[in-house]
Amino acid sequence: MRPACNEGRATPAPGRPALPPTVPATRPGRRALPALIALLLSAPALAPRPAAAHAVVVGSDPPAGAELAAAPPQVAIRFNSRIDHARSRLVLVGPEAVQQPLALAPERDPTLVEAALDPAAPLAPGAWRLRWQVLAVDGHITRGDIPFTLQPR
Ligand SMILES: [Cu+2]
Repeated sequence: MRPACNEGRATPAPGRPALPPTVPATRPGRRALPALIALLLSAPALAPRPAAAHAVVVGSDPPAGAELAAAPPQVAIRFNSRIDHARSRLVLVGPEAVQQPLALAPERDPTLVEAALDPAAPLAPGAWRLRWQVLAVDGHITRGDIPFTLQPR
């Protein structure tokens, strides 16, 4: 299942008509059915989008749910499509819900978002989340959390 695609759209797609503001709540009668089918066939905006549209996580380091004995030197997330690195971000959310923005590493792969962790600021044991937000090539922003746990030393 793909995540909602209409969230955080940066710019409207050119040439696509807006969807009707309302959908009739009542069931269409027999007479209305051909007209409804004709409407659906004539509305390309309702057609499914290509699978390689907005960004979906296909892998991460650390993996979701990982239990680590020590903080990783860096974090990375692989997506299914190319990412606009300049308009994407990573944040570490700590056990006390403190948010620590990460500086993204220079792009070396258009589908990979990476950041080094500061070895001088070790992470406390507990539950952490790698919070990501990325802009994909289709203009859609997606976001999510990758949870991981640092075991007590
Ligand atoms: Cu999309």
